[in-house]
Amino acid sequence: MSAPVLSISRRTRETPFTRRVTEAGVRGYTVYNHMLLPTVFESVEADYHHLKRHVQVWDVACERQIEIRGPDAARLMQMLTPRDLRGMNPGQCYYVPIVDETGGMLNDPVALKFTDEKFYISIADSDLLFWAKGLAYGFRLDVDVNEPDVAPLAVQGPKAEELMVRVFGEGVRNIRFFRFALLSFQGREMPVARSGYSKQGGFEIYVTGSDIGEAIWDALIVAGADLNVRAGCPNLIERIEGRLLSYGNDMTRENTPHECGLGRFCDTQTAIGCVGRDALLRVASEGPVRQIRSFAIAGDPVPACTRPWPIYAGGDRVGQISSATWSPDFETNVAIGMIRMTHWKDGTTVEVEAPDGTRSAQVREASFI
Ligand code: THG
Repeated sequence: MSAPVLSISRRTRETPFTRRVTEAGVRGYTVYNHMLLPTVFESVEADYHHLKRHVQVWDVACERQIEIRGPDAARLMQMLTPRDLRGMNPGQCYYVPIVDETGGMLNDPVALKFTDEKFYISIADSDLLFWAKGLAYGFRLDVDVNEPDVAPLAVQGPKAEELMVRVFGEGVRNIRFFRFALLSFQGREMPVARSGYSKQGGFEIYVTGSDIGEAIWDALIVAGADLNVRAGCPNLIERIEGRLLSYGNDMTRENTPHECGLGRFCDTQTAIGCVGRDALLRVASEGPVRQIRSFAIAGDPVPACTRPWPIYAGGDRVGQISSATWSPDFETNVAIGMIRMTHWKDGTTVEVEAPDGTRSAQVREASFI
């Protein structure tokens, strides 16, 4: 029996880099924001080892940008998130939980501030554009809300800075974590941030204009030949080790930011205007009764986690695993899940009902990295 394939059509949007990704030998895709997102090149394990040692170029164009522009831009931004944005300066990136009127998570994007009147929201996999447009229209805000022709390209791994300097110049070195600068490639300015969906360090180029996508890709691949640069993609193993959350997998609209461990990105008291503020003030006063944790799951490599796996303790259901995989470096299965407060303490032993049988697992308060 052969594995199912993903049928590709116009709705599974290509990116400015898709031709290069194909030429590089991509072996698997997922769909994210209705767009192709590579998941594997050589093998997930080979890609993982390479990411931790060298440098990779990732087509993450599916991290679509919502551009908010106009006199009410800052007001709309604050309506979307319980993180207080008053201290956010131009050139800063903020990881911002986005919540609805019940305090439920709608997305967990990175926001970029250009000026008081211009922001990008670099979204995870949900149609946040429609929520932002609905709020702007419903509240008669003086803003433009659109998806510009901007395609993020990530450069990740321990040699990322060296590679980026060769293509974008020494200015790259001055960019601090979660800051961006406008740097030029072939005379075109675009935001370059020190950020990315790995714990190995690196940058994200917000490639401005699809027409220049292949030229930037090629420049990085040529300049990095002696650095062993390769095409890569967000790596399942590395992101679970680092507990980087995946919207739709590890959290949904059913969860508050506090349950997701994103309480440190909430300033609900002072985030005046956030549509979820009242709801979050109510739940935050009690504190969450379940929360995201990392887990080490015993036994042989687990199968793919395509649906939540129940967690039991003493016969009671106390949570669920939402992402899991074998970690070659930690020589155990690593996982992300949500667990009730009665069992969320570091080191607690629980049972996970994986598709191939019940396994013992240990709760970890910290991530693996
Ligand atoms: N980069 C950009 N856009 C994105 C992602 C990204 N959009 C979709 C998705 N990823 C959004 N989700 C995340 C999740 C985690 C992080 C960023 C985006 C992240 N977290 C760091 C951490 O948890 O260690 C640091 C957060 C902080 O300290 O502020 O980077 O990856 N452009």
